[in-house]
Amino acid sequence: MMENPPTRNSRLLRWVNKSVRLFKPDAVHWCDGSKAESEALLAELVGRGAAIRLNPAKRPDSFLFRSDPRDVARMESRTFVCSQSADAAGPTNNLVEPEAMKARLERLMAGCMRGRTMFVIPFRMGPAGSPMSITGVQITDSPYVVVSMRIMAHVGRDVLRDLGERGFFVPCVHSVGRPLAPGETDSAWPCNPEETVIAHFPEERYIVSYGSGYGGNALLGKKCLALRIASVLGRDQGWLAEHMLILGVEAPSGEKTYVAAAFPSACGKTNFAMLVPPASMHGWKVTTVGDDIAWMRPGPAGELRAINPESGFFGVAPGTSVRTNPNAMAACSHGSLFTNVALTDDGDVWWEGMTDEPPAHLIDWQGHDWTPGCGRLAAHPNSRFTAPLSNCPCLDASACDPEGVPVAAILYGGRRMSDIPLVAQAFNWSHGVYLGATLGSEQTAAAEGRVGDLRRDPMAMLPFCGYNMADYLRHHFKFARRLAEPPPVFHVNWFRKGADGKFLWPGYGDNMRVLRWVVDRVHGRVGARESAFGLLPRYADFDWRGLDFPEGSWNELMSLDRDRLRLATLQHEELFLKFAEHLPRELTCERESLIARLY
Ligand code: O2Y
Ligand code: MN
Repeated sequence: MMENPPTRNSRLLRWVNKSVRLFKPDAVHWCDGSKAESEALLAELVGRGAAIRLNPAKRPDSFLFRSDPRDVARMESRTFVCSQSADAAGPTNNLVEPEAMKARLERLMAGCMRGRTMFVIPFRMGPAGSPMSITGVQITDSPYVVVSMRIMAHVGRDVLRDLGERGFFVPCVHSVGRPLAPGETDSAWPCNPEETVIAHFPEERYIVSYGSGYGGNALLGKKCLALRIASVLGRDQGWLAEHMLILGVEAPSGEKTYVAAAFPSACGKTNFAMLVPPASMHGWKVTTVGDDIAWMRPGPAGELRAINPESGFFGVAPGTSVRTNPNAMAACSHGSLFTNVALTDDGDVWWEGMTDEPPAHLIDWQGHDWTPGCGRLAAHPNSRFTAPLSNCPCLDASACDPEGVPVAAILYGGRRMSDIPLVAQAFNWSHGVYLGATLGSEQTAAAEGRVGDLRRDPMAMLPFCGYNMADYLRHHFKFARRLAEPPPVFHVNWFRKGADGKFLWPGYGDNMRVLRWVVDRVHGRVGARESAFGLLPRYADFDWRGLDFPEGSWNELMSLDRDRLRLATLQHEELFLKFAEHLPRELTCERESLIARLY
């Protein structure tokens, strides 16, 4: 038994005591989320060479971590949804029967925290006082996770106070899976890649992650709780947990329109969430509510309301620059953690794409000397910055509003070199669900799988849905019936290439032109023409101020190839066949209608 635990929540105490008995840590530390606590842990990590304090004159209060090169990303092949039945997990999740997984974990995790401190992190996902917020408690033996969770979630004494004696929380267990023998020196990034398992128990709302210390595998409030477990809670309680950014568009008149957008991983969500409109579109402004996850519910008037459950950004570093995303650069200018980026000679960080010219010398993400042209990347392609939301200069004034923000439009988008136009509006909600359900994206180097392969990623939730994907799609139809009027849905693609292999659309700030059309459609201010794919803008419908974009290029960007779209409907059928009898009938009908429009 622990002495003086800071809670009287009996379920929490029982679970923590059981964890101590099983994991056998040397010490237990209840986190209070204070700056002093984080500073002490960081000082200890620096002291033993597991972190590097960056030059305070360049990057105050910031630290660099280098992971084990075998532990650099989320591992989908090691991620499991341990439902009671195969039907409940569905055909797109890795299923292991819950009791079998628990037996495996008990074996793996017996004594797994020997020689280490077991931290107990009470955290809240979502704004203070919000009926949409959810409490989690993560047990971990990784101080890196403790200091990261303090940025990504709200950690503090108030979480336990608000939890009270009987409040609901999601228990999250995490261990790096490397117990220490007496006197054994720790490695800088302990992990156990051979045995890594990230297990979700949806019926029990319970998460166990073993063997990895990295990102989505270890910061359990993010993908594990806020998407996989939350999607199940959303199904049962009538709300949606989505892999969506949330942004606000402010018109010169001051009118504010919120948009939520789902993109598969590695499609530039953070850049889009923090978009800086071109100067020529004076008066238009974008503000950020969140860059990765949205929890959405019907509001009191039947409107769609959303919160960002996260308190920080865990953004991909490579490609982020003052040119591509000045807001992200400002967000990680201080009080931030960096993982697997390069270290400059003056104690700052660098990654590919940060500047046009690389520094003459760096220490790369693996701790080796690096010079331009040496043939190696200085930063890992999935290297990250972990930065507080509050550092973001374009943070929306209502980002922490407990009631959330009203969402007026939903966007789905993927990375598609061909076939898919820049933007199209769905005919209605049902067609919107179809566009989301059949979403596809071409794979980049940061993901598991072959570069360039088209991966169907329904609603960008394939790796993050905690239950049967087909039932999740069905839930979208049920959910919309609880809204006064479902918002318009759009499909976007910034990545189409021309015959010369070059991107047709400039992207980044110029995506504001697409957002402007979306917002004008929401408010009924602009027209569209009908096509088989959806409602399309005409050239004249766009705000072209400050961009010389010839009508010929527009026609190429917006063109539809009927034969290729017909082929796509076969791929949609292939996807739907996997869902068998769980597939919502509305989607079968939408596919038939699309085929009819194509012939
Ligand atoms: O590789 C990881 O562990 C991080 S994955 C990630 C991080 C932030 C936002 N989105 C993602 C993602 O894979 O969608
Ligand atoms: Mn994501």
